[in-house]
Amino acid sequence: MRIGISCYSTFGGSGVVATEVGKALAARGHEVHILSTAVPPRLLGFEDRVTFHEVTAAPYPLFESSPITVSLASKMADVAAHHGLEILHAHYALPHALSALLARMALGDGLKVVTTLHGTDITVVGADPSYLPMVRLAIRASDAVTAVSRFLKEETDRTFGVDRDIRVIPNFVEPPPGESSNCRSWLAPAGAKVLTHISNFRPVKRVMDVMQVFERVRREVDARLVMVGDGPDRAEAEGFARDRGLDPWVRFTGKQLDIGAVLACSDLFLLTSATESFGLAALEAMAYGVPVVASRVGGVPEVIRHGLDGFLEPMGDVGAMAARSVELLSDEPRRRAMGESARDRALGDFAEGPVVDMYESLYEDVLAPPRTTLDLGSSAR
Ligand code: GMT
Repeated sequence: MRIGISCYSTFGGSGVVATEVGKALAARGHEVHILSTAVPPRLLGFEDRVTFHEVTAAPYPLFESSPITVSLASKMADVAAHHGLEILHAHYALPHALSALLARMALGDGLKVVTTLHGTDITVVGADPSYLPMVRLAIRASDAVTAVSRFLKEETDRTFGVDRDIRVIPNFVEPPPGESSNCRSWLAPAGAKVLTHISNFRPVKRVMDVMQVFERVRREVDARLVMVGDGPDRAEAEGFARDRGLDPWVRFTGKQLDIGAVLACSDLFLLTSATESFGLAALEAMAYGVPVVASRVGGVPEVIRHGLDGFLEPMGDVGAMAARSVELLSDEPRRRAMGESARDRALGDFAEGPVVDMYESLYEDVLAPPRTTLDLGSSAR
């Protein structure tokens, strides 16, 4: 198949999933074209059968901001026409799915549009009245729609009331590379416990809860906190660390290409989000054998089994999350056992192969000619 994939090039999970699906499909022999405003972080090396197309929106004095939805649609139409794309797979409804629908209008129905809903395109920004009707159109008019968790599928039905089939295809992880990381030496030289949080530091991640959990944990355990990523709430979190004298024990790394280097040396992962459709960062931690303490929101319970792979506590209950963290960090055999369980869960139930099979078979379904009465009659003979 010849497949176009459009995604954000930021460090967020939707871009990670889109790029990893693309690479996996190319490894299976498909021709993959990735369209984004910059090279996604997971596409830095050369990949056979993967071509990157940069989307640029030309400025013009009349524009208050460049209309990226239109320039993305133009690039999609151009790439689809010149490379004979059969599928355009839009990751995140806004604006990718709408651009893909515009490209399909430009080229005709031979081009099929698959949309994967990732999270806030449904739960936060997509539900805002300024976008909702267009997200509803994207869901209704795509040839196929997937959601990364049952929660997200149900939330889509509830918020958008679109009567259509939405297939749940979860996110996935690959086994970590075998090489060892030297992060312990720079993260926790004195053998302290390492807590890690990775996100885009947007309000939905509640990073101040991470800081408060850590402050409480530090009262009882010799611990360090590694904050990976960047975003609007980073400055407040850094200010908190300074004001509370936590500075020596907290490291803000900024965005990191190689999160495995940090996860390989982590003892516990914290995910305190207000809502989370899946929690890919937590799944990646689990693949490294790191148990997770998280808020019980959205699709998180579909990934983390409370009491087995970590603990789930009510959103905002920093006291309960800190108590669970201390409980685990003070009992190394138990922490290790939970880490093993988390690794088995991640690499067993969220392995790449079966998930990519699901996308591949979805594409085949979408490309299959519609069955007619005549077909049914002849197959019945
Ligand atoms: O929806 C977002 O906030 C962006 C998106 C991203 O690009 O990181 O995150 C969502 O998609 C991820 C990949 O499917 C999921 O693992 C995240 O749970 C989800 N984020 C939220 O629901 C907040």
